[in-house]
Amino acid sequence: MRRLFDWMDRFTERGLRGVAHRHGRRSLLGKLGVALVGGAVLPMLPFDRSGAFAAEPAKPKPDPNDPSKCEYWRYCAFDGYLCTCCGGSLTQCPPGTDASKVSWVGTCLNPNDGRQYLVSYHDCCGKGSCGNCLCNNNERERPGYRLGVHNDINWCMANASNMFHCTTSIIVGVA
Ligand code: ABN
Repeated sequence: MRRLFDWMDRFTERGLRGVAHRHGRRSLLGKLGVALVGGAVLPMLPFDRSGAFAAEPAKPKPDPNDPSKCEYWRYCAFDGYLCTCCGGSLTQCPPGTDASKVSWVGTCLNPNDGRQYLVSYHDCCGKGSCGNCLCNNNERERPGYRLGVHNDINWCMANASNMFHCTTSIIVGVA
């Protein structure tokens, strides 16, 4: 038994001496130095903290001045197909259709001058649905019991033909 312990002592001592030989004080000091300098310098490196890499690419802002887009400022209470996409214009019905005799209104903020405008929306009647540029915005829009500010009905009701094609937006005045 005694011999076995002696042998274990020698074995362990030899192992530890080997480790001490390979990893001497100098090498330990060197490694410590690298860790210390690295730890001090790393936080000083420039980091991108904006989160721009993680975020989705920024979407272009909708243009409030493009009448062929639903984001156009006058369309704030619009419901229908944009006549600008249907052969008409912002204020003119396409050929072969007539402006509705009755209409609804909205009050929209013009971002160019910061003023609120009263806008009259006229459905264009006499042809089937245009089908282009469907647009439905409901700023200050109200249910049918406030008929004049209700956009979710066919306003061709009083025309000779009740067929709805598209909708125009006409400025009535400053609100
Ligand atoms: N005011 C546009 C519209 C027409 C038909 C049906 C719903 C809405």
